[in-house]
Amino acid sequence: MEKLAALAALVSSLPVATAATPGRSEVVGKSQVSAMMLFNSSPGRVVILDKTEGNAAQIDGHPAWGEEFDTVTGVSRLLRVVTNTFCAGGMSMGNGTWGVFGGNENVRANGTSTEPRFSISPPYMDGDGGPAARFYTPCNDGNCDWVEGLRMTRRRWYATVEALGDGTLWIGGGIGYGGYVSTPSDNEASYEFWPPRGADPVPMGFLSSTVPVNLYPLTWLMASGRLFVQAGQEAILWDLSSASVAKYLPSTSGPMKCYPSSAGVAMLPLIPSYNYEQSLLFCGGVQRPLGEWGNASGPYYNILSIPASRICERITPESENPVWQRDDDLEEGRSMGSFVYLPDGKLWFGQGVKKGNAGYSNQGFSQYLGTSLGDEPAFQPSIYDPYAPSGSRFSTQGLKNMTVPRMYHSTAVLLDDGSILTAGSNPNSDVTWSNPAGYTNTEYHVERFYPTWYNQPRPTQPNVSELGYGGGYFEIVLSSQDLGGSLEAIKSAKMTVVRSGFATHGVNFGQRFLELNSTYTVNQDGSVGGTLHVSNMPPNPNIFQPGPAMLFLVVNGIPSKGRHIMVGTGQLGDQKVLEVTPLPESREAPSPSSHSAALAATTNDGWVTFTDSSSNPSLQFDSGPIFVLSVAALSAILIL
Ligand SMILES: *[C@@H]1O[C@H](CO)[C@@H](O)[C@H](O)[C@H]1NC(C)=O
Ligand SMILES: *[C@@H]1O[C@H](CO)[C@@H](O)[C@H](O)[C@H]1NC(C)=O
Ligand SMILES: *[C@@H]1O[C@H](CO)[C@@H](O)[C@H](O)[C@H]1NC(C)=O
Ligand SMILES: *[C@@H]1O[C@H](CO)[C@@H](O)[C@H](O)[C@H]1NC(C)=O
Ligand SMILES: *[C@@H]1O[C@H](CO)[C@@H](O)[C@H](O)[C@H]1NC(C)=O
Ligand SMILES: *[C@@H]1O[C@H](CO)[C@@H](O)[C@H](O)[C@H]1NC(C)=O
Ligand SMILES: [Cu+2]
Repeated sequence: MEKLAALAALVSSLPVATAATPGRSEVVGKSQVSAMMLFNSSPGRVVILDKTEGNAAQIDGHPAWGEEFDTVTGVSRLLRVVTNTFCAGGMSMGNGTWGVFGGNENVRANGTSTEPRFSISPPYMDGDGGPAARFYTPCNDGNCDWVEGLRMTRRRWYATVEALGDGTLWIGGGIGYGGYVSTPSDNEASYEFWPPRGADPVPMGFLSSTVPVNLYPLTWLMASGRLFVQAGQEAILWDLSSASVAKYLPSTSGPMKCYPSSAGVAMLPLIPSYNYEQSLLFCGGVQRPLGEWGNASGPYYNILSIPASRICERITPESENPVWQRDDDLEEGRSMGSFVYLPDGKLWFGQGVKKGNAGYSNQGFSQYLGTSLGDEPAFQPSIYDPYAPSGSRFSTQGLKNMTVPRMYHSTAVLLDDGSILTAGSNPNSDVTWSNPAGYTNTEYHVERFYPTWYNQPRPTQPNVSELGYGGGYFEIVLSSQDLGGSLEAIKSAKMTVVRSGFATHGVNFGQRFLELNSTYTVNQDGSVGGTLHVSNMPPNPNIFQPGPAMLFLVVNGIPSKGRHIMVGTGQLGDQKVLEVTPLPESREAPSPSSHSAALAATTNDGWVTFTDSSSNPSLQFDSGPIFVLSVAALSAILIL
């Protein structure tokens, strides 16, 4: 019988750019619109969205509020966003398109309604963003732009969007017409889907009982296909097929987590040794009873003097007895802190304020801060290691302060090279330069944080373009250089997949990190090097949804440059899920058999290895795995 052994190759020795200052950040340029929303769209590029406001940059004869920013050159291309994207929600879909939903109605200066209302009027000429559905499909030719014109069934300002296991989207919550918080009379206690489904919108009572701290409800798809939803101090598992609460989880006595309290949040790493168990982390926010937050006009008290909480809590929603567990405290109290995954599975934590919280109001609490409801920007970044012993999970070692204040409406996202792009900040109803406290003015500076390992030699970037759910495995050849000259390093080698998410309001919606299951075979001829046998995604699209992601090879905690890949079929709809082919057992000591040594050979260019399938009897690719392996230029296909 003929077997095709497709061999994944490592390609591109392109050096990653050198940072002047690993462990530090650098201001690398300016965006043309303020980055209220931000996502990593394609290699070297991010998309930035602002609300409709008086940015100097003009498109079609009016101010722009969208751009594609090239992170290599710092050059940006203005995008044609038509409707008002103020506090919209967004997510990538299983077919690679990004959807951005909801926002505010048409406005003129200072965010006031147009006259007549809902008219396309100067100076901004913006369309009604409340029910808007907009789509952006990344491209390489610099020609892609937003596609508008479709609508949801409801107006949703501050809605959450989460991807489902079939690559379609869930869009939940929000309010119709804006304001500091939701109120009983302006609250959208329902959800709908994109593409739309017949029963939309579906009522969700949980979003009524959690008024007023329920905007951008904190929602994650769980492995079972149910949604974890957190608002107020409550949490549930929601069953989508019966449209009802599947389980009431315990309430937390900790700080409020949703906007405007705005805790930093993340789903913890999904790793094979924990069977991809899904735990959630919530850090900071403000401790204040539900009834005391305020109304649409603003808080009932002067929030500016109130320190944000240092409390972190974790919950594992689908464990047998889910409880809120106290985690290590933050170094500094924080509202609007952002967790951003690094390629090694640690999380960078930065942004936000030490006093007050998100939102802005015209109540005039401070003559210095303008409308900001947050004060004392936090500059100190830290790294959270989810698997470090309790008490030592946050570290600031080797990290210098960031330089640009990131207050309300700021964002941060992981880039392909492992650095973090931070942008935005604008706690004002329109572009503002007049606040005496300059750190509350509109911010355009783009700053990049470089992890401490940034300048170290990196493993080679993997040349893999797709991952499926289950099925066969692929092989990555590790050179001596990839292993830093040490055979021991192969034990630490892993491949990781990151959905960098849709960043807005301190939350990277949709952000997930997964370590692929792998084993290794050390070169059997005694040379430093080996092969990593890497499984596809676990056979359940609810663990890590289909759509665009980045793939990294990590050796000794140092990542390669990331490769943009597609997880799943690249289409909306049921994903192809295959039985998992077991991995070969890891092999360390050189085998006495000279036969297998002869067949583990590396070609001159170092990227292709022939693997002897007789020493790996389970290696087979003829069961129709759906991943496409990037075979090296030499077309290394071994017919056995
Ligand atoms: C993905 O699906 C959405 C929703 O149906 C659609 O608007 C978009 O054009 C699709 N993208 C691609 C690349 O086919
Ligand atoms: C917008 O608000 C600022 C500050 O309150 C004010 O100076 C300005 O006149 C307002 N602009 C318009 C067009 O209302
Ligand atoms: C909000 O509450 C304040 C203080 O109680 C009150 O003065 C104001 O009228 C309320 N605003 C709205 C829109 O209900
Ligand atoms: C770093 O920023 C924090 C605020 O987040 C501040 O308290 C601290 O003094 C700063 N450190 C330095 C060295 O400037
Ligand atoms: C990882 O692969 C090994 C070897 O095939 C297998 O025993 C183990 O169950 C896998 N782990 C998971 C979480 O699938
Ligand atoms: C990467 O994979 C693609 C697709 O299989 C292939 O065409 C290309 O030659 C590979 N690149 C290198 C440098 O091996
Ligand atoms: Cu907002």
